[in-house]
Amino acid sequence: MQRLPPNQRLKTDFPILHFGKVPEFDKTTWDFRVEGLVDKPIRLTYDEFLALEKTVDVSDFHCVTGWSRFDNKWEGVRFSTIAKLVRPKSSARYVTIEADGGYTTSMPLSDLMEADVLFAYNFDDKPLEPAHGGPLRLVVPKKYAYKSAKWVRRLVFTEEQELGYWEQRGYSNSADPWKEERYSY
Ligand SMILES: Nc1nc2c(c(=O)[nH]1)N[C@H]1C(S)=C(S)[C@@H](COP(=O)(O)O)O[C@H]1N2
Ligand SMILES: [Mo]
Repeated sequence: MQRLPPNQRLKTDFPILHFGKVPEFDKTTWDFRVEGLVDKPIRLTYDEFLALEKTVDVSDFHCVTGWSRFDNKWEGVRFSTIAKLVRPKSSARYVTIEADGGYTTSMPLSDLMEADVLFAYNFDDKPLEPAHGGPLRLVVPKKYAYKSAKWVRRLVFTEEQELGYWEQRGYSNSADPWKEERYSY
């Protein structure tokens, strides 16, 4: 099976792509909140987040602008581990992910429950660089990378899907690189 999705080019460096500035990280004020349709909303400090059960996952990364990068080694906490803590209500079907600086994206809860979806704080055995989303980014290998929000601070479980930053601007909401779902029209 072809490993590179249709019309992608392989990169060996790691481009940096985002709008706005890289946010300042202050460990004393940083928090991670999970709210909305959950039985047990949580607010974790940075140290509390690092104490959660962790995992390593090596995956490929596909940007909708046409580059892909193979074998990225991420370490962090699976989305499913967070879900277990907060206990989504049966009405929760989507999750909006909010980042420092105003970036948002959203996905069906079922897509986020996949074993390769994690909130990463290490990359290649080193702390994730701020430019690549440190201290914490979402990684969703099976979607174009605009679903992999950098600088994540808050999750909101919802019944209806709220469109994210790029999804409101014409990019595909499903964002499957293998089906080449780049645009919403
Ligand atoms: N907060 C935030 N996250 C973001 C973006 C952004 O603009 N802001 N851009 C997305 C896009 S389009 C891509 S391709 C990847 C790029 O990640 P990288 O800079 O680590 O390569 O981040 C995604 N996450
Ligand atoms: Mo991208």
